[in-house]
Amino acid sequence: MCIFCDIVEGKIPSTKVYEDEYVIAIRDLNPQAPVHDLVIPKKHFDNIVDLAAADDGTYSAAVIDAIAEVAKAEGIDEGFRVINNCGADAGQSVMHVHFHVIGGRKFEEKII
Ligand code: DGP
Repeated sequence: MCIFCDIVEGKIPSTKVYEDEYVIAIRDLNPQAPVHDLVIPKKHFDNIVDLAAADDGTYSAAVIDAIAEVAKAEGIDEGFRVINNCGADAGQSVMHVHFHVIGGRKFEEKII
């Protein structure tokens, strides 16, 4: 069972901000900034390493395009952060690859 597969299939409700053939973007349940969305490939990949190994580039490219579309739709395309937690040591809690698109406030120069 995978929460994000269930969200993709509509079995768990979410607030969608973007969708195309390969990707959805939803509002994060626990936002860390005024804008905090998750870009999620519709196909299950465990993490970014799995995505790189198992995808022919279709989903990877769709993710990049979706990130830009989400940033534009949310009005943060002048400045935002993209975060991917890969693996438990990095704090990945949902093992279906996803990219946090975060903005709407100024960030410090330090990443962490
Ligand atoms: P990560 O720690 O990188 O695996 O991020 C997982 C994110 O997913 C976390 O910020 C909270 C969010 N999240 C977990 N469950 C749900 C859910 O059911 N709906 C939504 N919208 N977000 C969720």
